[in-house]
Amino acid sequence: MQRLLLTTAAIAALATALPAAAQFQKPEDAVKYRKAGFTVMAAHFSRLGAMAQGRVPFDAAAATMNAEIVADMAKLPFAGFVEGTAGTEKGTPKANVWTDRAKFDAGAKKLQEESAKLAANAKTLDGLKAAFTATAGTCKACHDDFRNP
Ligand code: ASC
Repeated sequence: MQRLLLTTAAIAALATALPAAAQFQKPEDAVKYRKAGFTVMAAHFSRLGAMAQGRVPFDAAAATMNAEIVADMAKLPFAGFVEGTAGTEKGTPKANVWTDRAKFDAGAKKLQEESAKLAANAKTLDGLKAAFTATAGTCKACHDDFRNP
């Protein structure tokens, strides 16, 4: 029994420590996963943009809900950037995602931090505007460096 418990604990520890790549059967699955995450994130982020830019009326509850989704989604897609999934077509990741991984990971972390602030500051229009701009800046920085135009 003691042995079984230790084994279960060891497996649990290993599962959480496994690299992100282990979550996916095939590289295509990882690509599909990360694109899905970014698609959902962009949908909710654009609703915030519409409010921040006055194209739809500000609604504190809706803004907060959308911002919380953005902040949650921001945690997901980066696990899908597995080796061997760089591209050359528009919108695909450049190879420097993997050769300059520390910078890429720092950019992901920045998005996660700024989107958490977005969720915390979406209750007022001024708060939303400032945090939206800061978050959009983190999107753009990574796109400029790591995404094929
Ligand atoms: C969006 C969206 C992005 C970012 C980026 C910010 O609404 O879909 O990818 O903002 O355009 O520069």
